[in-house]
Amino acid sequence: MTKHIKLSPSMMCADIGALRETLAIFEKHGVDYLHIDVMDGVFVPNLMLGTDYCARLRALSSIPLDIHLMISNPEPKIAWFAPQPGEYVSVHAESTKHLHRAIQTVQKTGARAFAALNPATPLSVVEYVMQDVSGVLLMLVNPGYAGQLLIPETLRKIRELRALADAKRLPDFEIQVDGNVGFENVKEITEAGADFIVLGSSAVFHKDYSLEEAVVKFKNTLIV
Ligand code: S6P
Ligand code: MG
Repeated sequence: MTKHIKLSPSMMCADIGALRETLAIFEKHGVDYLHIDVMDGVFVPNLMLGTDYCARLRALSSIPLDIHLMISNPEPKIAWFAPQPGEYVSVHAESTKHLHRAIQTVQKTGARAFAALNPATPLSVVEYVMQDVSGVLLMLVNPGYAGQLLIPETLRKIRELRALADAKRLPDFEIQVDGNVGFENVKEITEAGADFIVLGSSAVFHKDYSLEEAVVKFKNTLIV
C-alpha cells in the first residue's frame, strides 16, 4: 500500500479575496491541512498571518490548521492561536532557548507539535526531542518568503532525518517539508522520506494553472 502523503497548502499564497472559493476547492479535493505561516518581522524579515485569520479559517472550513510559527520567543504566544486537537503547531528550534518546553506548551493545548529547522541548522539540534514530537518540519528554503529556490543540500537532510527516525524505531515520525516543493521535484522529495508537504507557488498556487487544475495536477503527480 502506498503511504498517504499529507498535503498542506500555504495560505500566505492564497488570494484573500477568494477565500471561500479557495477553501471549497481544497475541501472538494480532500486537502489534509491548511498551512499558516506566522511571521513576526524579527525571526524572519516579513510580517503576516495572525490569530484572527486562524479563527476565521476555522469558522469557514473544517480542514484542520497546520500553524508554522516563525516568531521569536514562541512559548507565551502559542495559546494566542487557540490550537485545536487534530491541528499541528511547528516551533523553530532557532527561535527559542527551550525547544523542549515550547514543544510541551504546544502539546498542552491538545495540538500535535513539530520542531522546525532552518536549512543551515543541523539535525543534531532535534535529535534528543525526536521521540517527543509528531515530527520535524524541514525548511527547504530560508523562511520568510514564498517563491524561492530549494537549497539542494536539504534533500540529503530529509534522507538523513528519515534514517535517524528509522534507527530510533519511530515508524510514525513525520517529516514535513516546506519551500519550493513542486510538480518536478516532489517524487524525489517523498522518496527521500518526506510525508507531509507544504504547497505554495511551486505547486497549487502556480501561476500557470488555475487553483483547481494545480490541485488535481499535484495529486496526480503523487500517484504516478
Ligand atoms: C516560507 C514559508 C512557506 C512558504 C512556502 C511557499 O517562509 O514558511 O510556507 O509559504 O515556501 O512555497 P513556495 O513553493 O512558494 O516556495
Ligand atoms: Mg511555512
